[in-house]
Amino acid sequence: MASEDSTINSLVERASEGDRRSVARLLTLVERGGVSAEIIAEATHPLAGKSHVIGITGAPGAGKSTLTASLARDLAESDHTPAVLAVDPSSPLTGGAILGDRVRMEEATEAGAFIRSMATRGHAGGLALAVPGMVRVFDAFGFNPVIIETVGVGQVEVDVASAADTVVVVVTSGWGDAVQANKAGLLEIADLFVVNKADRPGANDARRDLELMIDLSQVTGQAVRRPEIVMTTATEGKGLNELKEAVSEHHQFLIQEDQMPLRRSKRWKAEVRSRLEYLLSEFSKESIDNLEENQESSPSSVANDLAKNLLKKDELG
Ligand SMILES: Nc1nc2c(ncn2[C@@H]2O[C@H](COP(=O)(O)OP(=O)(O)O)[C@@H](O)[C@H]2O)c(=O)[nH]1
Ligand SMILES: [Mg+2]
Repeated sequence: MASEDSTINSLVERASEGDRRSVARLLTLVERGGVSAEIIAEATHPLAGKSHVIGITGAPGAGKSTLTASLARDLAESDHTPAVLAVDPSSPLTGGAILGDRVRMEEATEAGAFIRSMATRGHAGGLALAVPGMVRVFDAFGFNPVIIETVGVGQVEVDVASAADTVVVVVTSGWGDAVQANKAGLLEIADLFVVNKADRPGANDARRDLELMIDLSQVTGQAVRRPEIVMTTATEGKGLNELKEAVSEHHQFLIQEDQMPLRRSKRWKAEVRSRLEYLLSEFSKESIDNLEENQESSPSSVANDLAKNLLKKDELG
């Protein structure tokens, strides 16, 4: 453990001096989870909290990677040091991408952005633990903003929303049919909407549908701030400036309305909850594996006893 500590300490030190390879190694350790991830969380927590965290989510193929890469490049070229965390099985760095997308990500990297992909599976404790931990690493070492790109599918989308200050939901024409069931969910997480592929027919209808949905939600008082709608053609860079402005305006809104502390505290609590749920599920697994198989007691009485035992524990692990 001591050597693990000192390795991490020196990585943290070098990362603070701007060494990107050390940042990359820290990210890998956090992604893997376990003890190292915990040590890194301890070390980076006091350093973090300055970066604007932007979540970009939406259906597969909506154009998230194209938008993210262009945005990251643009920011890097205008004196920012953006980082991208692509939580997307089909993102350019994890394969399956067409050449144009890969080139865009490479251009963003050359401009100075730090781009990192992660798989959606295989993290101890799930994405809900790995993503905030990795964002914290970026934040701690001066990357700002931190952009999380993620496929909008149920829980992943919600997890990412809880990790971001500004959530951008990307839709294309026909979105209303595809996500019929989850319109309320989209509205709940979206701070702003992008209608991408504005070069295609139906984009204006998509915008109108969104406006309508937002109008309705405003009547019922669900939304706090009316989410802006930006039209983009990501492949041509059209609407990118408007998107950058809308994101920055939302950030300003959070600061001016003193909403940042609230978002951060929600995020902090969400992470505490994920961690607690992880610990509890590990404990359950272990306890259940160790049960005698005679089935003499009722399941609920056994569960109650196990829970009582857990509450008496003073060591975790
Ligand atoms: N016509 C058109 N195609 C686009 C636009 N934006 C992205 N695409 C294409 O849509 C496909 C999916 O884009 P990608 O960024 O990988 O989507 P993601 O799955 O949401 O990350 C790619 O072939 C892009 O080149 C756009 O504004 N117009
Ligand atoms: Mg993608």
